[in-house]
Amino acid sequence: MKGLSEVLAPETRKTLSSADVARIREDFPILKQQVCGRPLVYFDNAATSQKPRQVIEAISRFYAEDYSNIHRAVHTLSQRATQAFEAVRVKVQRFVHAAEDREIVFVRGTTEGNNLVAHGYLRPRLQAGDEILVSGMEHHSNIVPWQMLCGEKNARLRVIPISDDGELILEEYERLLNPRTRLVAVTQVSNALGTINPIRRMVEIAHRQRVPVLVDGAQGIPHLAVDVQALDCDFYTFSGHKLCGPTGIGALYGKANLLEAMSPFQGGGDMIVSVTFEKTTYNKIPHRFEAGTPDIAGVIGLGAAIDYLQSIGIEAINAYEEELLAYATQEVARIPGVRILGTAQAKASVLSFTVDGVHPHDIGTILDQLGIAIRAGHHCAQPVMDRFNVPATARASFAFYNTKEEIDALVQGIRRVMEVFG
Ligand code: C6P
Repeated sequence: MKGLSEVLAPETRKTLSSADVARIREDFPILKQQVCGRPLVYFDNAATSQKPRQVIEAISRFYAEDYSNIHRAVHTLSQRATQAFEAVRVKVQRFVHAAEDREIVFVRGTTEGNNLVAHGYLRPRLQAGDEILVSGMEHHSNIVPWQMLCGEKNARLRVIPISDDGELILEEYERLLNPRTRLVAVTQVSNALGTINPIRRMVEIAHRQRVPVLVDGAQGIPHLAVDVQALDCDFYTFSGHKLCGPTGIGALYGKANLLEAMSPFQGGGDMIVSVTFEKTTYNKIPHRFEAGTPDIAGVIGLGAAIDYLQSIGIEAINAYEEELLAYATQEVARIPGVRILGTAQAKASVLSFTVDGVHPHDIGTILDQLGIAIRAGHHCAQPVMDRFNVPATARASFAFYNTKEEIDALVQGIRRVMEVFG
């Protein structure tokens, strides 16, 4: 069977047709199975996305043919592995439109990227009485590292509030920024509400006061074309596993001058130029931040995932997912007793909801019995739950391999939940 890119050049594809999606689904072996006797409907993509065979095969081929440690040996396998590894750095650079490949640091994922900035950039610069500004819709990984630093340094964590629609209140944001603010850390897309934040504008506002901005791109990069230079953000973090790549690998983008000024987070092999018992000279960026043997095969898989997404086209993915989200929102909103959390103007791929009188975990369990995988809980964003006065939500999150027929199954499933608890 021909690959999608052979059928239609990605740049000419505006959205995905049902024939495109049918072909795409052929690439995902996991989607072919039944769960609880029903065809699997995978709507937990915000937690992690499924992997196409192109990614699975790239990892397996790498282990079978080129596997070796990198940056350490002169032998052929090591050279091949190093070349393949560093080629992915360039791929990531181009994918996020960074100016230079040395601005891309491989990390375990968004969480590690945020922590690296907390320890390498902010810790030496933060003083008592300083402030770090986060938004009310952050994932715990973009709250806790800053909170830990604030505790250590006697600094203050401040929070941009959210409107009832799930949008950040920008007037409050401007009001909260002040000469003591040392960093703004904000998510591009909320994992609990789906809101797409106006990052470009927020960066511009922060930069007027010379405050650097870290963007948590975990939920942004799988759905939106990312251009870190156009956004002008100072740091951007993301996880490969939400992008059809493997777990255990992600990247931190940082502007070269900021990375240059940062201290290493971990010490070990590969992050040094020379070591004596008296003194260590650190390697140049980005290697200074990549101590120890990295997840080499993970990087190879991430590269294959980027190739795969680009062969479809990020714009087409985005347009198609918008159609899915609009359809799901319309159909789910029609069900009496359902409340949708997150009704922002700009949203991506996440439908969070509650059903009157039914705990979200029960919704998740019944849907699972119907073969439908959603996430139920606080989505590692407990402050969002508090803001909307719910303990948890049910969350269906969509990817480009999902279909409207699957959304119909979800709607029937929610109706079934109501029958069971009615
Ligand atoms: N959210 C979800 O189900 P890691 O675990 O490091 O790959 O990603 C953390 C993370 C950071 N920011 C945002 C906005 C996220 O959504 C996530 C991960 C998953 O929503 C798992 S908790």
